[in-house]
Amino acid sequence: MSSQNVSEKPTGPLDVGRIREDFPILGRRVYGKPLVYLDNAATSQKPRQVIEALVRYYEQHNANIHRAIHCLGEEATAAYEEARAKVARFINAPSPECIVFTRNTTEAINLVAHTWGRANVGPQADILLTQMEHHSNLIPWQRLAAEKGASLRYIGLTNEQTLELDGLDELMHDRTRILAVTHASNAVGTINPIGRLVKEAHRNGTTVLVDGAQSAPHMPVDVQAMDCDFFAFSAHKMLGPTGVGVLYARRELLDEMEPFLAGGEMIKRVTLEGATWNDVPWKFEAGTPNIADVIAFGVAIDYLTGLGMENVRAHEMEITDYAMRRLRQMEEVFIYGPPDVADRGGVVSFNYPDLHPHDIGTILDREGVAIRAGHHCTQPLMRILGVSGTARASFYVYNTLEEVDVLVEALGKARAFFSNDTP
Ligand code: 7TS
Repeated sequence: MSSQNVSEKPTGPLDVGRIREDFPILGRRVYGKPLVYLDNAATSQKPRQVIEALVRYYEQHNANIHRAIHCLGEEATAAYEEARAKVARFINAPSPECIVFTRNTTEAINLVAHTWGRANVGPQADILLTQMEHHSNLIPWQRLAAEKGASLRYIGLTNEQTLELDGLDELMHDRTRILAVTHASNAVGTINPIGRLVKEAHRNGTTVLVDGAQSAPHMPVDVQAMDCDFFAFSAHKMLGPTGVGVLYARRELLDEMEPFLAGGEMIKRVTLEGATWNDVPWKFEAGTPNIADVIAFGVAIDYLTGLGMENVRAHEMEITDYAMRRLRQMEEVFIYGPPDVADRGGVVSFNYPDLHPHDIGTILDREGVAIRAGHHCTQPLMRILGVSGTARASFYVYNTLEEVDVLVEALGKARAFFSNDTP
């Protein structure tokens, strides 16, 4: 990235005009309108640097890793392991051995539930979750609880969709084996007080898994300062390719955990009778991994590091604040989540009283504005909110205040369209 030539008014500390030039897809038109991409919580767009890294890998270095005694194999192995080191630095993990590559956040959480969970959760145990979890951090634990006869408990929500921590003492006790909690809600935007939760959990001997799918892309993350035991996130939500997830775990936990999948790569010595396991983290990476995408993810991390995660966070707070102020000016719009942007990520989830979120989404799409509408894979949360779904705009480093204006104007059209429709 170069830092010159501002083509648009920059918002906050990021040179958004310059950043946008790195994203080829932002030059696209949709139904004849410039694309306004506000579905970043689902997946982010990819900068040219990441796309080029994929092409470069396949054109110059493609080989399988950890086995070949030829030049390409050594280059591919070095690049893959360098990406692991970049991920470790990005979240301040104590060492690259604490980083396991998976397919996505979902697989990282499943890995923990299947391995650590099976070994540590018994019939007398409680599994503590929250009512705002994504299905990915809910269903693996429901399955584990059903298999082991363990009990599921939930931290409830306040009227502003923050965690209700008043009764936490009763929910968390010495039989609570794990607390699995999202760092930032994909559905309503709430950022949860992970530091406080971890302290409370560790006092009870409870292990903590943090779902970082919506935090790692958007704010500085320091897993050592957070003191969590597991932290899971996805490359595709942070400028990287699809097909790569990360599980960070404390080294001693990884050492004692059984492998998740079995086969090549994850073994040390195999006989016809049995096998011994490879060292961590390779013990958890059976088979040929997603080499090209992991390497390109390393480039996405370089890109975000170059921007500075403090700056990314400040930019998103500015856009979110502006979007909330503009939406509040519209009559009848109801915005979910905490009112203060300091307590929320770059997600604004809202509803009109008589408009189905899917109808909002469809009309916005015709205006070139991509949002998500629906339950956001948080059906229990939607049930608590008393709605089938919400309309959700989610922001990232390339979004501008002008795009928020386009969103608001398109929403005005949606409302006019449907109010004309009613007799
Ligand atoms: N956890 C949270 C908090 C998420 O937001 C998501 C994806 C996941 C886990 C699962 O990530 P994956 O990469 O394994 O799919 N959230 C969304 C979303 O909000 N819209 O589409 C996917």
